[in-house]
Amino acid sequence: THDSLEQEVMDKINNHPCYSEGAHQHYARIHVAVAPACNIQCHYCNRKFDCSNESRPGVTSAKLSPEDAVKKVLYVGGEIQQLSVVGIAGPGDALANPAKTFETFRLLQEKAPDLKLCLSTNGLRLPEFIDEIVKYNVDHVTVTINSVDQSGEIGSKIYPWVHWNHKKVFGAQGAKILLEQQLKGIKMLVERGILVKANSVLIPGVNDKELPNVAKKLKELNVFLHNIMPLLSKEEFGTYYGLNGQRSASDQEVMEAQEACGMDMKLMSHCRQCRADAVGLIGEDRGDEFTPDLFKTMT
Ligand code: CLF
Ligand code: SF4
Repeated sequence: THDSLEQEVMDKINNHPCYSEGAHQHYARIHVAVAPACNIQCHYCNRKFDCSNESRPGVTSAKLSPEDAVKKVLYVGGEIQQLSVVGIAGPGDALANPAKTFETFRLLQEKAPDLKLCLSTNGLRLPEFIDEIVKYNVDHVTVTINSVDQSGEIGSKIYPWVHWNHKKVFGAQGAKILLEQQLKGIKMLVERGILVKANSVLIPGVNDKELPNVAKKLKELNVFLHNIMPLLSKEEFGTYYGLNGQRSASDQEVMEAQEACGMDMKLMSHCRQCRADAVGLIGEDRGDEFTPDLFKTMT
């Protein structure tokens, strides 16, 4: 029934700091940086830093093996009582590193079954891994979707290439493949009862006019939440600077985009663009406290 469905959604979000604004001051998340590789290229990413689709540009997180990641989660869980969610959000793309990502989730399900599992992806390989996502009870997935333009024209300004079927596909053709997989993947996730959040990076002059179309599409697909993140551009971050001198999105531009998208979608407004190894409450970063020597020797 409608009520029990609503209850199910409430149960999923009530202690997830990103999905529920009310939860974000009371519940903490940890990101484990087990996923270094990526399978697409965003113009605003230079690979030396964490994935800018779910993290703060210009930050480099130390990679962890699945085993060490689980040790870290168990250690942090002992120190931070409010820990409720473990997310894999890079430093590359969670699903471009399927063996590491799913081994981490498998171990976590076994050793820390009370923690919610969360993953963030560009969506290229979502349909392929839907069964795995369901199998490990990952009930929160974020897909970064910056355009729904079917022609691939806008996408080609954001993604120079995607890696598909063992080769690089460039320009509009690559962007079309990415969009197709994202939409297919989101549909599959929603059908399986997984709560989907979408991130969109606001790139002034490139997809600002497109974002309301993205929001409409997300609504149609029953995506739960839309998070509009400003592009933070700096030459030293490699964030789209080289191509056309792309600048950061201003607060004003973010507000305008939020207004335009908010007609269709419930928006997230408390995102703080976390690092791929973030620990603690959103906005607080205790990552540096938990150095490997604290947890690596755990058995
Ligand atoms: Fe992490 Fe993302 Fe899961 Fe949250 S973050 S994988 S949904 S547990 Fe949250 Fe951080 Fe914003 Fe992401 S504040 S960057 S939205
Ligand atoms: Fe970089 Fe993330 Fe884009 Fe991959 S998906 S190129 S890691 S910003």
